[in-house]
Amino acid sequence: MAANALEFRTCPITGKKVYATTQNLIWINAVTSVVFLLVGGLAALLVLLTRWPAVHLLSADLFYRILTLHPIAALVAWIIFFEVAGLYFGCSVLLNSRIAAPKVAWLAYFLMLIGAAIVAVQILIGNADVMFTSYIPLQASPLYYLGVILFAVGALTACGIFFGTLAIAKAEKTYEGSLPLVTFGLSAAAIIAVFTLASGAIIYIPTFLWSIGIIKNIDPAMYRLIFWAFGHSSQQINVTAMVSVWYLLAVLTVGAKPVNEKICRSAFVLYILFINMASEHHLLTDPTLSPAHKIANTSYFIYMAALASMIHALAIPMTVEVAQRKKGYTKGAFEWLTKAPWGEPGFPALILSLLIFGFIGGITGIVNGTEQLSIKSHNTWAMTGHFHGTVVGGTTLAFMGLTYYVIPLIFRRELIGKKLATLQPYIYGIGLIIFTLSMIASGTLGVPRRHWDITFADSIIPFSFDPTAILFVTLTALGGLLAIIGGAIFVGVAVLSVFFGRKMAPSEAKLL
Ligand code: HEM
Ligand SMILES: [Cu+2]
Repeated sequence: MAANALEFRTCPITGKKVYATTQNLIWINAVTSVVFLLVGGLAALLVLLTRWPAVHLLSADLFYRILTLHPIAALVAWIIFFEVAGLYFGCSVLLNSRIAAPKVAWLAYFLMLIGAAIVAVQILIGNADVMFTSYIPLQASPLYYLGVILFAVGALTACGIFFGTLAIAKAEKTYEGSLPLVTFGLSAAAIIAVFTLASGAIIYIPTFLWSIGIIKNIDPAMYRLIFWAFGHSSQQINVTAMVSVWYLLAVLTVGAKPVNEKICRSAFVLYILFINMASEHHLLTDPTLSPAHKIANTSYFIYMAALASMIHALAIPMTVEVAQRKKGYTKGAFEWLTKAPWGEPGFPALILSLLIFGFIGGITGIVNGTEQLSIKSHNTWAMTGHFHGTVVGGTTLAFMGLTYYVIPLIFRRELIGKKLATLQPYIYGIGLIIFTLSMIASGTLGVPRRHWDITFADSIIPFSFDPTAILFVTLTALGGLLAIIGGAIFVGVAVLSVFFGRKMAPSEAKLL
């Protein structure tokens, strides 16, 4: 992998300089992310089949173990390794710049890899049955916390490489004018990441010291506040990175250019200023904050972040419409949409990601994130349905769509299974729509989250849910299975293409 730091090729499609060191770093981070998605997906299958009363696959112990592994592999490792690849793409490829300190970037990669591997192994061998949130006083082995810390230090280092590369690009004048919108959006994501990872350090380092006995007591309420400054803010990195990827997909699929870049940029600034405040919605059912504080936080400030999302949600379809109309698709109100590249994987991935994120993830987030309604939906499957709309339907689907372009563009390999790749966003997206809506419906009918057996078979006091709730749980399982098939197709196409896809000639300019 050792490449000369100044060696580059010029992309025959975009004319951008792709440095060999950047390309290798993007490759390793992206491939690692997909491997973790595979692990997360297998865990999802086991958890789903256990929560479906008709199958009830795992024992209680194994269920909670695998339910701890699932978000670590999917939400943390898949998404963050992919984001690191995305950051390197945004600062180096998009700006025609060499990457800052490539050796340190490799160190960051290994810190993240070793950290994630330690955490996964600790969970699997039963040393960390603490769930993703690891609330005090549940205690995992010291190695578990150490793994999280190593991973976070690695991710923070990767953000440093990103900012360093921005500085190099500016000093060496590798681009003209202001930062491209996608890089600007990724910078917002990286700034939020610094806050997030600092919060992670503030909470995980004392927890690690507590696990080895140096600190005697950690206040559970304090833990929850700071944990969520980390846990919720990482979702804000995901939102910001996803929106940047939406803009990129609009460029790659229809050649769209934002109609009003200033508005889009100010929306990213709104994210930086207001989005972290939403972390407090995790404390709405806790007695620690006053009702006035909760209401002000959740009904005024977080709407500033929602405003930003709504600006992007209008700006992106608008850029697509304008680009399509320029191509001559001007008949009626919707020819621009009907004649869009629906047969190319990136476009349905963009549109489904936008719709699922906005209508399912976003709306339920705003509604359930109010002081008044949180008490009802708290700890039910309505929550789990909400965030599978945001991170799974939104972020993951957008990242999947982008991968189909990164493989030919950056890794110079032709996709294997293009037809399947085109069907994949539809299968995954439709599966997720059924899955998330049914999950939200069952949660609204009272089905709890993180529950091993909702038939309560071994309970002393008998209880059974309304049959409608069980019907929605069954639909959740069926939709989830369809989404898992979609996820498996993605992993299959991506892995096969990266390793066995036909190598493209240096001048070959065909994208898909
Ligand atoms: C597409 C296939 C997927 C299916 C079928 C699926 C299914 C599930 C199920 C059944 C649960 C357990 C809910 C409970 O018992 O309360 C769960 C939890 C969760 N999933 Fe997924 N999932 C999928 C993909 C993902 C992905 C890609 C991510 C992250 C990007 C993710 C993030 C999470 C998180 C954060 C939790 C919460 C775990 C907890 O309660 O601590 N899921 N998922
Ligand atoms: Cu949150």
